[in-house]
Amino acid sequence: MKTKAAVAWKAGAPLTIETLDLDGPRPGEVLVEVMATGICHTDYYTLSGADPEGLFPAVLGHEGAGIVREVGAGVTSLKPGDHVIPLYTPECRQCKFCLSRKTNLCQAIRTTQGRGLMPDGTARFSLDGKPVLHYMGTSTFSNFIVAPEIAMAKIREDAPFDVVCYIGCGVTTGIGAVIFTAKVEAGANVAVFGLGGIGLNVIQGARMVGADKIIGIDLNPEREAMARKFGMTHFLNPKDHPNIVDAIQQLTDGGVDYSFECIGNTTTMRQALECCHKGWGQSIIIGVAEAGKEISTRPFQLVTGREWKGSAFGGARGRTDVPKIVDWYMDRKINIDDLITHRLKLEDINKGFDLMKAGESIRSVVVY
Ligand code: NAD
Ligand code: DAO
Ligand code: ZN
Repeated sequence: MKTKAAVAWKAGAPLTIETLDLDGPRPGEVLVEVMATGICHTDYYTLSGADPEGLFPAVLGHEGAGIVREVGAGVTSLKPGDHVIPLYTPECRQCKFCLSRKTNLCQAIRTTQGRGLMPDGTARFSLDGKPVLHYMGTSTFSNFIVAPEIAMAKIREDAPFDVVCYIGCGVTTGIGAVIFTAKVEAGANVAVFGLGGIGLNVIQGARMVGADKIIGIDLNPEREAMARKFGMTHFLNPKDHPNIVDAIQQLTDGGVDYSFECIGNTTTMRQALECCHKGWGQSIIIGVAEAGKEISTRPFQLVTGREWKGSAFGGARGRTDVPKIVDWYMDRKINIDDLITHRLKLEDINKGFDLMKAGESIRSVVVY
């Protein structure tokens, strides 16, 4: 069949809209009509060329929602008509990683996914007979995609695609880091570095679990109002507080119980660790730093009880946890509507990247 898709031909070049050939689902795979997709910072990271694992030409996009249209042989958990969110972190429930119960990083299809291919080692997209690669196993900048059954979360049918697509990455990454990775408890003090599409979801996760002080840190003063709406209690702009660690420790009688780095900057990663309370404070790295960057601190920071952790996709097990997060949205326990600042057609997708770079959008969503 044919599908309309935005193709990334090379690093740094705008996406172009193409009509691609798409092969149907093979055993264990499903064909999905993508109804909406968010544009995330990570798509830009790959498009910019900063991602060492970035491959071209490829169909980017990893924050989608859609409808199953066809299933391949052996597919048992999905049928045509099911509503789904594609998962860049699959959940096979059989590999060593899934069975460990210690991580959400299912490795069942990791090798081929990292090479831009389906599990049988081939691409389903092509143009003029030449393969076009998949991205993160999802490629939601295409109107139709083929992906493995284990990389689809089945969701309720009354959830709006142009909102819940954001649960495919940003919402789950932020809220999940609070709930699944850090397991923040009621009454804890929290610092959130970076108040973008991820950090604002960390803030609403912290409010949801009953955190006490929720301190937001951002260079952009325009992020303050939105962050307060989502539960931030104190705002610090590093331009006004050159010693940000000291400012946070003063606000919290010695440091926060949990901090979250949602920027991808190794300097703020160090600050996020060092603003944690002596003896027990935990710092969670969510931001993805540029290739080749390294983090540092004085080891005594760890000796004296601070902990450094990381979180991918919020520690969520996609097929199990994503449908629950959709329920939280439908039950009005979380707010996604106000984070979606722009809706665009696929033809205008490059404008979505421009809005992101200018700091004007929280989330732009392409509606097919
Ligand atoms: P974003 O660009 O929307 O937000 C980043 C925010 O940080 C902006 O508000 C910006 O003003 C602020 N900022 C930049 N430099 C700063 C500094 N030095 N001090 C204080 N504030 C600063 O980005 P996002 O979509 O929220 O993504 C944040 C990071 O999370 C990215 O690195 C992204 O790749 C990563 N990410 C990680 C995962 C994961 O699973 N770990 C998933 C998705 C995204
Ligand atoms: O299992 O090695 C692996 C890959 C896990 C991928 C997790 C990606 C999370 C960070 C990238 C941001 C995604 C939008
Ligand atoms: Zn697995």
